[in-house]
Amino acid sequence: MALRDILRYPDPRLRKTAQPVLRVDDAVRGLIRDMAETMYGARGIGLAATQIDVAQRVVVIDISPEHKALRTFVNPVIVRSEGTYEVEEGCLSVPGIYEEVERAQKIEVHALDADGRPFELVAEDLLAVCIQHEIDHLDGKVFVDYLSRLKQQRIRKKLEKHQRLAM
Ligand code: GNR
Ligand code: NI
Repeated sequence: MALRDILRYPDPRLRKTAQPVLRVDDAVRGLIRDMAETMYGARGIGLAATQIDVAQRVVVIDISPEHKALRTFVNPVIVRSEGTYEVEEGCLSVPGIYEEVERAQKIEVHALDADGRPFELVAEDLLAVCIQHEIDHLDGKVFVDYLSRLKQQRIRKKLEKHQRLAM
């Protein structure tokens, strides 16, 4: 297992569209293990492969406080959405920034698990938000894209400054 580096906004590699996984093999399972380790190590509740510079449609999520409910979504697709729900979102690729974003409150998602078996899940509230946030990453989107231009500009400046200071 290995910890991977997480890309930081506004890294242009976060804008890539991830490609569907053709076969869930041991290489994909290795990726899933690394992603889980990286997510837990960074204290996140989700991670998309895009964030570690792998352009494949793989997501891991664990919203449980005890790190005991890891969910894997390979090639996830939202087939139904309803309602609206707003929660203050954060992102491991946008450290230190928390902003409210409007999402669907309830979604139905179809995906493959780590064994390549298809499953369907109806998710609500935080889990639903997290799935939407991660699928956005696979499509090259980051939650700050939903904020005003002014806020986006401030966030970019702040993170670029931090990046310079860290070098
Ligand atoms: O750790 C995370 N917390 C979070 C909180 C509210 C809404 C979405 C998230 S996902 C985020 C981890 C992350 O960056 N996933 O891409
Ligand atoms: Ni994120």
